[in-house]
Amino acid sequence: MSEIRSVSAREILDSRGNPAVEVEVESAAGTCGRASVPAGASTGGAEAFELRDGDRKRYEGKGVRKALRNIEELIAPEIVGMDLFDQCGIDQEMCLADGTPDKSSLGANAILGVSLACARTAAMELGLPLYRYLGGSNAKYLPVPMLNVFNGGVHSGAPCAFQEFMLRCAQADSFSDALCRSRRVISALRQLLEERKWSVAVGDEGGFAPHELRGGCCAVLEMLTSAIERAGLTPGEDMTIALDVAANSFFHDGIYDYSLFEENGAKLTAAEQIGFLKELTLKFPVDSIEDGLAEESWQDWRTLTAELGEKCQLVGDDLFVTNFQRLRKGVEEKCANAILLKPNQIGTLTECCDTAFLAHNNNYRTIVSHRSGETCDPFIADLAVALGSGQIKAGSLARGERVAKYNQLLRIEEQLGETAVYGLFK
Ligand code: 2PG
Ligand code: MG
Repeated sequence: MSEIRSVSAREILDSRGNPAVEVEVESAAGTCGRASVPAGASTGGAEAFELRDGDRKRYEGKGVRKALRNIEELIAPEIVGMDLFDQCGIDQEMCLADGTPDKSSLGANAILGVSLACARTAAMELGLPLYRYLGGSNAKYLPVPMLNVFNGGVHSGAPCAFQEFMLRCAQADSFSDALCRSRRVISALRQLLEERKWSVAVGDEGGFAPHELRGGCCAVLEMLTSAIERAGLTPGEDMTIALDVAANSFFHDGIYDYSLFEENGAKLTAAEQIGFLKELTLKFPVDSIEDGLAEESWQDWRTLTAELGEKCQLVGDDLFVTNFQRLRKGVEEKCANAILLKPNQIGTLTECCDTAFLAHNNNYRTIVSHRSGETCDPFIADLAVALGSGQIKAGSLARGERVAKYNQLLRIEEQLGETAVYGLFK
């Protein structure tokens, strides 16, 4: 046993310049670990509650001083003196102290910051790498990186309704090889944009976001396929494409309204949207689609999964929000076949891991994920290895807060040496 001696918190800034919670937890032996909490832009309606100050004079109301106060005045007294290695107990104590189903009393950002910092301090105290502390002696699976090379939707100004276009190199020999090959495609994509004299500025997650784009998501998919070929790779074999449609951001009154983002964009019914997604998997090397439908359209998800689930990974993000109950409903109703895992959607490490176990036990694949507003904390890289999730999405190979996660995985790969396993889902 090792006691928690103190818990402190500060306000730092995330990659959009918005305030974020950073927590330090110190053990009785003097070990001090730190963790910070990211934030989404296209958040699911059922996500745990993110506490912001609402004081318009500071950071447009996005300050997190209330969350800091909750950590130091309400959470710390509950957990100081507890065993640092009792992660489940600590998380449970915080959930009890909060007392609401969505953590709206203390704030999920306050609770998660403490939860993650406890884990990190515990790992340091034992002298173990974080992935080994969390994942145990068999933690050796390096995830397939899903690199978001083109940003649309609410993550950039590019006229494209789909939020993310990701490269997926599951057939590489190793994690580092996957990064290297993906980087070749990113260079080729940049060349293609430069030849057209389009902007090569990047969006929130480091992917290109040219405002000159016309033709919406099909035009992006054509360009990406060409970039894969130009990089000397075979689309669909060496490299596939994963989409995050983030359908919620253009779903209104039962209609998927592409015109909200794209000039002359279509207005599709749910049945037409399902047909469109199917068509994309036939025309392009797309093998993974996240949030292809709106977050409360369970019946349509069921249809989509029945029609496309055999050949395509269908990922629930806003649909499941890392929530055990929502995933269980999805399993029962046969909606999707994979889940995104974002610790801040649910608010404690324990609950995030519980949801991952539920997924794996029901043959749902998992993808550990960043948020569009990130810090340089690479916690999710270790978490992906610890959970053996097999996949991670952390943006493109641009912007320090994105590359930080991939760099941590390179370090883990090096540490594991010959025992590292890549491509769980080859
Ligand atoms: C998503 C995420 C991360 P956000 O929709 O998957 O890419 O975006 O953090 O804005 O919710
Ligand atoms: Mg998403």
